[in-house]
Amino acid sequence: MRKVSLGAALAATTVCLTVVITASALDVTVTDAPYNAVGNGTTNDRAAIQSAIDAVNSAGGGKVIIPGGKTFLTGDLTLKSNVTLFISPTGVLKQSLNTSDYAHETHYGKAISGSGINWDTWMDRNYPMVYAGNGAKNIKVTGGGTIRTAWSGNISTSICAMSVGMWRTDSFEISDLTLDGQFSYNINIHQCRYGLIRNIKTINPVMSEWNSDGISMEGCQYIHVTACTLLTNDDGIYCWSSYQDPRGLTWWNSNTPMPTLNVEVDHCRSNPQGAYKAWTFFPWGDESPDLSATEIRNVYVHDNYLAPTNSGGWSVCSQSLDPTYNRGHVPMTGIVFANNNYNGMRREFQDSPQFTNSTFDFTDVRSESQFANPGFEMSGTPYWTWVRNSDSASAGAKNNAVGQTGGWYGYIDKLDLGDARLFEGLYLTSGNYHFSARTQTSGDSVRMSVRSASGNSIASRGFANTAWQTNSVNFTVSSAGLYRLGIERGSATSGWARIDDATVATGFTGIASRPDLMMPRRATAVLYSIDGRKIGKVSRHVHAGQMGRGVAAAVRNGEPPGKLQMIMR
Ligand SMILES: [Ca+2]
Repeated sequence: MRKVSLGAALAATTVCLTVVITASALDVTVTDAPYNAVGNGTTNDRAAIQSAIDAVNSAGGGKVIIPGGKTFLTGDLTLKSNVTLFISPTGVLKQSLNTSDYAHETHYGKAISGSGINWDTWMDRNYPMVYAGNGAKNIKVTGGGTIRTAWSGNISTSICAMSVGMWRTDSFEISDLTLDGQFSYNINIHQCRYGLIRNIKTINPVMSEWNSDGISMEGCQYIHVTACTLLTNDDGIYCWSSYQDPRGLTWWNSNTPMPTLNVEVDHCRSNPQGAYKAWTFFPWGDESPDLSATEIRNVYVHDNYLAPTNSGGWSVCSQSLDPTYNRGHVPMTGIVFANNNYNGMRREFQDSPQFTNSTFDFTDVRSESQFANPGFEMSGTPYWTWVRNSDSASAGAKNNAVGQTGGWYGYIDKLDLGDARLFEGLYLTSGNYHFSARTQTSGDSVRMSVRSASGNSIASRGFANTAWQTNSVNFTVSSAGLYRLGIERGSATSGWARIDDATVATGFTGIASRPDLMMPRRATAVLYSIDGRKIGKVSRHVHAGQMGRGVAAAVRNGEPPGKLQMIMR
């Protein structure tokens, strides 16, 4: 990875804030006449608060005060230009569980209609609790109080609504708030500019069936996030890009995307409670005909504590899992991570083809060391990367039960139209490896391949079997790093290939010349030829003698003894 000087990166990512809240023309307290909000926690105060917002907006701007010591039950509120929603300390905006208390159409439950979407169908149908959008300017949500989401105890009577959501809002501040009880997203901003998010504390329940994300920024520019404490049940903070996201059906959309530009995040504590991500990039939006409209540029993340509580989580991740399960690859440049505390980071990037001109304060760009989603059973290509030829369906995953394991398998297709690839990036330390998968082709010779992250071929092996069978290729990694294992066109000029049940195992070579090698008890080993053909299996409880017999049998069958490999399983 090319290094850039930190000084240059700092200059490039300095965030310029121009949050300007106009002098208050009108400050109102929502319990005063003529608004008369009740604040008893059971009366719907949405209309009263909204009328106060509307009045302050009409008067040219000012402050709408939610007084302390009271709880105001409400549905979704729409903030307007030049309005500060000031939730006083000990003041609470509490989410209503009654959809009739909402201004916009609101749905109960998780499965809300949406086509072509694999998850989060519920998330963007309902308006956020506090919403601003479509050109609103000069907006603040602040005051030291609480926005409390309500969980009914049952999803069928609960409402997923973000605490604060904005779309195409300029010059805003979200600060000094506690976001309590959220089980969807806390703060989601889409295509917003010139914003400050400061001193936000989230307290989210740990619920196995629900997630809650902290601060989500899609296509945002000139944003400063600082001094936030995010206890979430899913991802903590992320920048992402999107193009024609099928979820954006109500209060936002990405049909005309904006690039992410100049985002600075510092002095935050991002602490996901599950196997999730403290920081994530979602580089989706590669379907955009103009990638400069969806790129992520100049993101400066420094002096944060980024650590999931679960060792299966990521401290920093760049993930491909988009709502249609395609693989995103928008350009990402000028990304700088500096002086963060990752507290025992276990996993970093899944794969990193998209970063240029970027620096990271961890030693290596790591990925998994074993295939994630090896059999494509996560309904498609999560964790896999595809490179397609001119046909937009020339690589991916299918589920049509043609003899593979499980319902799903990966494929490359339309090989007459050029190279297509399907691979997964794995972080491998130096050593000998055995890459194995069930494969099938339409007849032409296709290749299993291992490449470096820069594209150099490490090993490959052609296969042309038209029935599913296990094929494999052995390879040696001389230096730790990211390697891409999968299938590619090879010499095929037409047709297709399929892959399922991919595994990579460590191995050692030259077993026949090392008769002294002892296998651990209860180990299982498989003998392979040097070019990856499976020769035989050595069962559990083996010892050197049994292994020797396996080698002898292989030699009797014509395998040169010096070219055998024993692969530990
Ligand atoms: Ca499968």
